[in-house]
Amino acid sequence: MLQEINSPEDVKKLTIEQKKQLAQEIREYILQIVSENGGHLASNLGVVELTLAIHSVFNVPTDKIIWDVGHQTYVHKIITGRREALKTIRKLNGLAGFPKTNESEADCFNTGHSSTSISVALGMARARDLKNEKSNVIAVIGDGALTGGMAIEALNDVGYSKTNMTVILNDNEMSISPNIGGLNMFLSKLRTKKLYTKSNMSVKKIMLKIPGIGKPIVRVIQRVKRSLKQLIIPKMFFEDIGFTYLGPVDGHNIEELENILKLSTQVQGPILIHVLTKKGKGYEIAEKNPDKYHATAPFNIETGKPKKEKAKDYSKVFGEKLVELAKNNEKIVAITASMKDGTGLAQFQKEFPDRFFDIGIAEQHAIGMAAGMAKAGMIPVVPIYSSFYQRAYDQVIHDVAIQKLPVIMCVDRAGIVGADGETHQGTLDLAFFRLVPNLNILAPKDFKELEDMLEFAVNLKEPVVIRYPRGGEENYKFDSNQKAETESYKIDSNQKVETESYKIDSNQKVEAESYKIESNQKMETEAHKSDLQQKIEKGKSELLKEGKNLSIIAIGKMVARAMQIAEELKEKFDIEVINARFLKPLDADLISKSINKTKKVITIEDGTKIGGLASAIDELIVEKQIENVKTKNFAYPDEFIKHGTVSEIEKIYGLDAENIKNEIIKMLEAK
Ligand SMILES: Cc1ncc(C[n+]2csc(CCOP(=O)(O)OP(=O)(O)O)c2C)c(N)n1
Repeated sequence: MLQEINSPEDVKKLTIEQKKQLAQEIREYILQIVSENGGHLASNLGVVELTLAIHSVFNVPTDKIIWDVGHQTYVHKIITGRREALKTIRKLNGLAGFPKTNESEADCFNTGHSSTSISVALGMARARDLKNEKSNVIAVIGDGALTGGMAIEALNDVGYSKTNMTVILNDNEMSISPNIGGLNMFLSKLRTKKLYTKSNMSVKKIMLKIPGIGKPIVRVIQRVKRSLKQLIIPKMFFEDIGFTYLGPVDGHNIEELENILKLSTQVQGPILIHVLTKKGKGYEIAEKNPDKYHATAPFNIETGKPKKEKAKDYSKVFGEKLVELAKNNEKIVAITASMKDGTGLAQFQKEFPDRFFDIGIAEQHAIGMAAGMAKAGMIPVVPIYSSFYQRAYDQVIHDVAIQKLPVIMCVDRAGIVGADGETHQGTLDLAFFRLVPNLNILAPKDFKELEDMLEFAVNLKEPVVIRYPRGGEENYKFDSNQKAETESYKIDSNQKVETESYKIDSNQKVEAESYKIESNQKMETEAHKSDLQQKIEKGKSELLKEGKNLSIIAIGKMVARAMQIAEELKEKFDIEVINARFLKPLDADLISKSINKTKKVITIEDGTKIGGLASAIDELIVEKQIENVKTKNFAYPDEFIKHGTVSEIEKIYGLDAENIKNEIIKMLEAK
């Protein structure tokens, strides 16, 4: 039957029995595709009947369906003419994993981040009314997404507005992990209420909202009833803030879903339809582990096992190191905005349940609360994905940075994340954090450096941002004893480098062209007793390889690429490689000395060119009035970057090693 479905009209023609059959086929189809491409599985399996019912009752594109987060739109895509294209989902040039207005007119608004749908729906409904148009506007939002501040702000406005629009609350009791919070407790009371069916619905109550029915009489009766109901029926909360509450309804019963949706079109004012669904419905392995199959890599359908074993990644290294640090420091607390597993905090929660806080999909609140805890003497560590940190920007500025509070903001999934595409790429964080005074902004070149940076951050007592990418280390292996060694710049393993300003010891002087090092003498830095340049010191970069022809300044994962390129070109050119370590405070001394020496500099970062490392170095050259410098910046341009694998995207934007190498050759061979 699925082969016959090319538009919502084809669904509308089917009988309920046929729709049940179609639901089964859709589940199998989605399972097949996600097991091959990876993607969001459990949420999509949970909304098959709901999506069929929505498209049976409403008419897109006239009616507007705004899918919150948008990760659950695979069924919607299948029904709205993208059945075959779904096979390309999340692949380069294929369908996106989220709604995209440029993909289909059935997608009326782009989403990807949580909790936006009710605001957007209200906006569309108000515009419709101002333009005297007729259409239904529906926000479909999960119970997880409902924990986000923006959703609550919108509920507050919608309820009061009396605008005609519908919120469908898709309640599966799960965010990615089990949902949390007071609202969830409230919803769980509603869940236990008798399910809505066509035969038991409270007709009188609904009739109140239907225009033309004897309002005054019913209103008096209702007032009395309301005050009584208030005591016993918790659903009154939604009613009290201005919604007509319908439900709860079985989200896997197409017939009842269609009934309640049709009924909702008769009601005046804002409506909230409470739909109960099961995440992973129909695929037992996902039903049992909905969190694991929320978003998944390609897997074997029979066993549920991933096709490729997951290698160690930065999130895991972060989580393990944090547990280690927390064992010795009771002040360390961890906060997650509903991303415990993704950010590597599962072990922390097990070991320190009292010091672990899942606060819902509420990044603003996460940082605000962290600021409060920091002010009260704790050391909050808050790992949030780069693109979701955008949500908490004012809290970072207003609550943390202005007061210089020691909140450790760990920016996971920084840089290109791949298949999730433009709403999830973490290319802006270096730039937007760099604008904020008082922040220390660091990015590690490998796992070990992330551990060192975390340790540094815990001891610093200042706001710190540490950003690291999705996945694992680059292929390049840093020699742990690696440091710049050249004829003029030798360090033996007993020596310590005084990083402050490369001062000279009177007994023994080694002078590089522009660097001065002290030898045979242990030096202590203010923050740390450091072992050569391996340990992190505030505002100090790491000189990995000395050279004369070109300075490469790289940050984060791109440092490995820089070293690899410098080594591959070593027969031809003598290239200096600096691991910036800090975007802020930038190691202006060492970097400007290097540029002064080579007069040629390239920067490499996995972030946007505007505002990040590229800007920082270009500004430094101007500030220090270093003349006759040739520069080239490898970074992402001023655009939103679509989905594809990380290496495909790096290639498209010229950030792959091959291209950078060729550009360096051109630069250095140019007359
Ligand atoms: C601002 C923001 N933070 C975090 C996420 C990551 N995220 C994607 S889906 C999801 C859970 C959504 O739960 P719910 O709304 O209940 O939908 P379900 O998947 O259960 O259907 C989270 C936390 C996000 N998309 N946006």
